[in-house]
Amino acid sequence: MPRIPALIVVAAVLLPAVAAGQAKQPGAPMTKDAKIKNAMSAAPATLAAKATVMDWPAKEGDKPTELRAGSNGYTCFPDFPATEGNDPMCVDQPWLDFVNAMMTKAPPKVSSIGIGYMIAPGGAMGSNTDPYAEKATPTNEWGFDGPHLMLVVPNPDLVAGLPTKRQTGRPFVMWSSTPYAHVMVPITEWKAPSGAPKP
Ligand SMILES: [Cu+2]
Repeated sequence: MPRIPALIVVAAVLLPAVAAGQAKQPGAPMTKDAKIKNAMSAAPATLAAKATVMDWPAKEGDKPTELRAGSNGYTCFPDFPATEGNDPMCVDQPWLDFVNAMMTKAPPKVSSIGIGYMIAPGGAMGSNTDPYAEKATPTNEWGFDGPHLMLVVPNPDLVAGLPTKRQTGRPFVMWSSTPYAHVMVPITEWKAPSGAPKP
């Protein structure tokens, strides 16, 4: 997951332009077409082609809005505007339920295994301990998450044997001590942008 800052309203003001695989530049907001293209870059083309594409809500408490209807049970979101980096995602229904729970700070109800794709080029900065962190602290394991798959499981005990620290070369559990624990599966060597704080 990218971090989900509590103040999504800030995102509406700072909405940067981003194309698939490019660093965000300050300036005009992404067009609807650019958002759809960016969102689709999160998953393999065959999957993304038939996925529903939703946009992040403009402010906290609002619901995501549909940019394009889909038919295969997957939902893609464009880059989250408030995060530093490029972090679009495509998720199945269990993962979408999990995202919606996070956005409303509700306990997630995971009924079956959920699979999410965040395989777009790039990646984004965030905390490995706090889903709502907006910047680095001495203890929140702030760092870079590159292209990855994500899993949620109904019973968190099932992932108890995995590392809980961020790893670039093997799976780990993100936000392990929160209700939003999920497995991160890196699919490339992660290289943080130069100048980024090290994990
Ligand atoms: Cu993710």
